[in-house]
Amino acid sequence: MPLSREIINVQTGQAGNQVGESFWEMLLAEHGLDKSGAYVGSNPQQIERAGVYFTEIGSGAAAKYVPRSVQVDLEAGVCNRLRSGALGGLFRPDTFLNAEVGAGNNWAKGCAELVDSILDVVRQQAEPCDALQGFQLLHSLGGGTGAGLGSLLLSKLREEYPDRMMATFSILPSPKVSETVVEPYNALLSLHQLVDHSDLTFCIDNEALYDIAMRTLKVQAPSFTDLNGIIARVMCGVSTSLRFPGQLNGDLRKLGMNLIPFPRLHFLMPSYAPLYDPKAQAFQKSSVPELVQQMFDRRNLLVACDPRYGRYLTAATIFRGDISSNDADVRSYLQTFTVTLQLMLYRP
Ligand SMILES: Nc1nc2c(ncn2[C@@H]2O[C@H](COP(=O)(O)OP(=O)(O)OP(=O)(O)O)[C@@H](O)[C@H]2O)c(=O)[nH]1
Ligand SMILES: [Mg+2]
Repeated sequence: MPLSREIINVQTGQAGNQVGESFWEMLLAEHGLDKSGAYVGSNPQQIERAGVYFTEIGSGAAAKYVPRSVQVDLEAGVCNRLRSGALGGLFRPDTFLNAEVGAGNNWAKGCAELVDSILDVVRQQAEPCDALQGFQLLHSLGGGTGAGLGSLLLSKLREEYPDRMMATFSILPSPKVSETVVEPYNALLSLHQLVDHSDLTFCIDNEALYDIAMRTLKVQAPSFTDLNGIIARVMCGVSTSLRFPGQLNGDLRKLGMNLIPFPRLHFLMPSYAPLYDPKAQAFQKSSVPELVQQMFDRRNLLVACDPRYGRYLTAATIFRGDISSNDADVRSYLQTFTVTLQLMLYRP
């Protein structure tokens, strides 16, 4: 396997772990791996850069790909569900870290005693890496664990790995999805930390996800599974250039370099196209101009805001699948879709 620059995934809290499960499931499919991490695909390019997110154990036909990931929660339930679910056998058992009681939406609960053991596990994952490019944190900003402990972890990781990239997929709360009154406060406290300790934050807003699921995908009462399915597609989309052979934005640092003009201004809004009701799929035809038009439509944005009131600073568009370009054949094993990452400035 050629040299891949490794990423360590850290997923914290209920949202982090549930979104993580959807993400890993889709990642497996894209790299031609089955649920136990064995390669069952046929295209060598599928597996060429699997080392970015997976550690290869063994070799030849017996090779197994293990996620380079740490699963953290302050309550046992979510981690237990992940362990006993479809992907239970995929993760290294000693990368699950959980306390029993939960943070109960308390941002400051933090749980300092767990932090050291988490950092130990992260170190174990980081040591065998050839050229670690950085970390990605999956968490919600509205709860206690993902937001509070997540922020604490971010600052500790920053201290220990000051020259590695720190990316976060941060889920913003919405009263349409959950109505706990402290969520906006938790989100604000977390954002304050993200400004300093993250290099790239992919903002994912439950409000926008809910609207996409209801209005566009025509799901009657969207569940977390529906929302997480959309998030997984977007996460796989924005990491396409990190995981498959290509020319542009080949690692997190290059992606950041191209998109972030000022270090603190790193809150990116992803959008996704095409989005449609599964029943209408047969009637759907996507051309490049249509996809571009949709990508910049606010209904396709994963953050509930209106771009007409903002100014674009930078945008990156990522096209995948059977889209005419020089290497279309190479990419045709990827599901066809496009994502953009946009950085906007809003006028007060
Ligand atoms: N999209 C999505 N959002 C989720 C999911 N689970 C929880 N959330 C959102 O996350 C916020 C609550 O945070 P949680 O992740 O449940 O909390 P936690 O990090 O486990 O922290 P505590 O339970 O308070 O210790 C709310 O805004 C929920 O709407 C999920 O699976 N998907
Ligand atoms: Mg929880």
